[in-house]
Amino acid sequence: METTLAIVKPDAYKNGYAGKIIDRIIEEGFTIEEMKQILMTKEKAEGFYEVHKERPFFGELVEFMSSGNCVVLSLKRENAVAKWREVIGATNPEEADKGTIRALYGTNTGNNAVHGSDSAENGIIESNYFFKE
Ligand code: FUP
Repeated sequence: METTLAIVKPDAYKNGYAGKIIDRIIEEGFTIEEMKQILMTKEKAEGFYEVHKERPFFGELVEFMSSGNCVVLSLKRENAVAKWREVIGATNPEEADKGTIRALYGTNTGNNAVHGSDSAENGIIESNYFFKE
């Protein structure tokens, strides 16, 4: 079993899609190991996206992620990382396959509804970042 971190981002939360996204998580065969609603401080968001800190979009990304409530979930499943990335779709919702969460609920690359870990190792690191404080 692999672990991935999912986040319902502030755009999806504000637009009322948290419930639909959590339903989809369960339908796709994930086990929710941990789940909580949080409002990230800027420092928390900066730490989470530290790998992107030199990128031009970093400031905007941190502002967005700390702008409203999120739901963070630590998920388990066989091939959880790849499966969750398949279910959420491409980073840019306009390029995401039909039926994926970002295609359904995302607006643009910055406001793309959900997060998913990019490797099994990061799935554990990111889950610990929110659930082993
Ligand atoms: P993803 O793994 O699909 O979440 O995408 P990345 O790790 O590449 O990017 C993390 C977040 O940075 C994205 F969800 C949104 C934001 N981002 C931008 O705002 N602009 C970009 O050009 C790339 C990413």
